[in-house]
Amino acid sequence: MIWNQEIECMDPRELGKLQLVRLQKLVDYLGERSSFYRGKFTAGKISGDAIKNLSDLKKLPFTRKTDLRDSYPFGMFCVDLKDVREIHASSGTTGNPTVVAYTGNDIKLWSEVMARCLTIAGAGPEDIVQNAYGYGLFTGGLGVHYGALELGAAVVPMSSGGTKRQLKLMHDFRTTVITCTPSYSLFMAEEAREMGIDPLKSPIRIGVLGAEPWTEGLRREIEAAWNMTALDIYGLSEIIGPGVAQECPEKNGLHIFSDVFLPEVIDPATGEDCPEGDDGELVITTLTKEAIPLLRYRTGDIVSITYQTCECGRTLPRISKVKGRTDDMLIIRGINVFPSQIEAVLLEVEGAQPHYQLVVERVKGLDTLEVQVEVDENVFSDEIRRLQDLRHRIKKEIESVLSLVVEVKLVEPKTIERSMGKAKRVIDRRRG
Ligand code: DLL
Repeated sequence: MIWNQEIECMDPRELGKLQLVRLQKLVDYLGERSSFYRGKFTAGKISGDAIKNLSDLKKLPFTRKTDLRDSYPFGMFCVDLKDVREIHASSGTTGNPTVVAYTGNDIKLWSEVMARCLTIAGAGPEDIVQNAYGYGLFTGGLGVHYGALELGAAVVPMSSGGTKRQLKLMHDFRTTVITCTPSYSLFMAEEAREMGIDPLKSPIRIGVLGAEPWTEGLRREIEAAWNMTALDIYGLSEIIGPGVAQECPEKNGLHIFSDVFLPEVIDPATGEDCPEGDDGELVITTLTKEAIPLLRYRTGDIVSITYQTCECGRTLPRISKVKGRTDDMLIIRGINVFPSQIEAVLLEVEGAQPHYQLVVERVKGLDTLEVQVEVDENVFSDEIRRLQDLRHRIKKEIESVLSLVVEVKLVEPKTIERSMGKAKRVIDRRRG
């Protein structure tokens, strides 16, 4: 099933025309209504007329998270407060939170793109969707909720946490679709086994998992644990929340809804376009939003993009899974390290579990990286020599991928803190 056949399978040239008209309207709209962008436009002498074709997008300024923070709380709004229906804010640990707001039409857009996502993943009106993304200011809960309503499915608004109750209802309601972070789905499988519930026997057939990076290795673990198809969903609050891009069962990239979220992939250092297929920073322009439309928003997420039609028939471009962030890339002794690279190695080594944490420290001026990883119960109770072999194997594998000397610490099962939302993979003790 395709939720919006006309858009999702549109001839790319037609899509280009639609994007251009929308972009021109957006620039006029911002010129009239946004004091933030008006200032930038005046400086650059920009108006809707200056946008003759899509490549003129490059004339428009980038928007960064700091712009949103600096205009806290309502400085970026383009509509009167009376037209705002919902306001969310990030939990930002430092400084002001990032505020995002929706008009009635923005909520309709959110419902539409989320209904597309759930349909792309294979869900339909006959499904029971257990939504274990956090409800509240985090956009995961409500965004998925609106989409499931639009789809016509039955949504169970569980929110994250309360794992035992989560599992009981899942079993009793015969839930068929689970939506949560990938790390939480794995944790739920563990808990289920402890409660004597066999996750393999659950009627869940689809997981719509996102909000944090995860590798193909983790997908294999999750799919094997639940006997379900685990698909990736991407989004960010500033753009809309969940519902920016969604992976289909081809598992070959995430369809990005470029009729409303115009993507670019750029070299984060120079701002120039990356060639198709090369990794770069994802930049998004929201073409039709009303409350806080954004021009060329620097997501900080590293992806590649392809414009080839997918086997599923959709013509929308596809982004790769998020490979890292421009800002969570660890630089250890000058070497760039993404947590996902280490996760990929760990999941290839038999005996290692997909529960890990990276601890970075500075010892006598030198950065050190310790990879703490849980091992199988049976390995842990094994001979010391076997444990040492395993430790050595993991160390060598990681070192060959990263070209960096690391320490590996094997820890007992269940010692690494589990997360109900986004997993915390890195503890960086070098700062502060
Ligand atoms: O995490 C929205 C969301 C909710 C997406 C539920 C998917 C499912 P924020 O809290 O604003 O919004 O965080 C956005 O999370 O810039 C990425 O760095 C990361 N992220 C989101 N989805 C993925 C994903 C929600 N599928 C930030 N893979 C983004 C990797 C992701 N990272």
